[in-house]
Amino acid sequence: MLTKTLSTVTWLSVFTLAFVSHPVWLQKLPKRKAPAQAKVATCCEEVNELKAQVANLSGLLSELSQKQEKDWVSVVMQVMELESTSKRLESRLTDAESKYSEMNNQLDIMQLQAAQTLTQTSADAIYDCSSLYQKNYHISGVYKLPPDEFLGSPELEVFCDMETSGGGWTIIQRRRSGLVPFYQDWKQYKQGFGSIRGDFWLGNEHIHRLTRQPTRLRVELEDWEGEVRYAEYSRFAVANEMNSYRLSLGNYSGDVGNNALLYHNNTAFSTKDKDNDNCLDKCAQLRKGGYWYNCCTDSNLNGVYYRQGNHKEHLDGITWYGWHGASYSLKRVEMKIRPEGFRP
Ligand SMILES: *[C@@H]1O[C@H](CO)[C@@H](O)[C@H](O)[C@H]1NC(C)=O
Ligand SMILES: *[C@@H]1O[C@H](CO)[C@@H](O)[C@H](O)[C@H]1NC(C)=O
Ligand SMILES: *[C@@H]1O[C@H](CO)[C@@H](O)[C@H](O)[C@H]1NC(C)=O
Ligand SMILES: [Ca+2]
Repeated sequence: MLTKTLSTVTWLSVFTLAFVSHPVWLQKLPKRKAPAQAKVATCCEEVNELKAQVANLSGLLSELSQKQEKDWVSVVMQVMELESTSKRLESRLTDAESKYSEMNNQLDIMQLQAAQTLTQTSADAIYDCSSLYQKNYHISGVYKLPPDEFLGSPELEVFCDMETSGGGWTIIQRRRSGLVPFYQDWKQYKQGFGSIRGDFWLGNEHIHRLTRQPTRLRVELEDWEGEVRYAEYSRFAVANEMNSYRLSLGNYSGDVGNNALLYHNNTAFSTKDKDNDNCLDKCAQLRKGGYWYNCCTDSNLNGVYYRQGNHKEHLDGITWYGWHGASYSLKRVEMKIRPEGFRP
């Protein structure tokens, strides 16, 4: 009983702290134009109110931990009550976040209409975020790439990182909220899934197309202590579907200290319904993702999203061996690409 309650208190404080100190969607807002701001304000009032309530919870918690020794039984009752309150808050937050992301999508469409008016008067085409960057779009966010009749490629919504290490990055994968399951089949991985503002896989077909010119890959990783590392690879390419979206990688650089993608170099892509790995096992089923499984992993960036408190005991999590090992599931991952020759 005592241990359980203590761990509940710990869990609650961690949740509260994480929320109070990292309201990502509050801080990361790009600046928008006037008509948009009214909507954003509505959203943020709601989020701010939730934030105040969580801060309040955190105050209650510290009071409680002082009272602990005096009145144990009543503390246990109160902690249980707090726990259910905090669960309710968490689900309201998820709601608020998705409402907010909808609003943002509408804003993005306005932004894009402006962008595309410009595009029409311009001679050279837009292939990816690096071409947008060259056209002076330096704000990170969602953009729409126009269809390319010559290449037969459809219109594509992408998220551009215009800040990191010179910008111009097209994000091909993101794990951050854990709201999108990544244990998907071949077709889903082929066409892409998830939400462009949240967790998503851009799609092997799109990634293949974007890596036909010499391309650089950047992988950013964050652990549950908030430490951030990266790995970069020159000559990142994903083959076509006939070649099972085989991965190729050039030289590694970065500060994560371990080249955990190299083991996956020159291997085909596997999903739960298509076993292309180099193993008797079915790696995609063991590691619960779609990836360039070898036998099986030195990294598993499309694995299962495990939350804080539950992130250290599974082999199918979002792992990067050599940083935190085979059973530590990371808090945030982004994979992004830009042409090798890009100069900001
Ligand atoms: C904080 O908690 C107190 C006591 O439970 C309550 O009276 C107050 O309304 C709460 N404030 C907020 C912002 O929820
Ligand atoms: C990788 O590094 C080696 C040695 O520095 C260099 O010769 C080679 O051209 C590099 N390969 C790529 C693909 O950049
Ligand atoms: C990855 O595999 C390809 C194909 O076998 C090879 O040419 C390349 O040198 C490998 N990359 C590294 C970094 O070893
Ligand atoms: Ca196999």
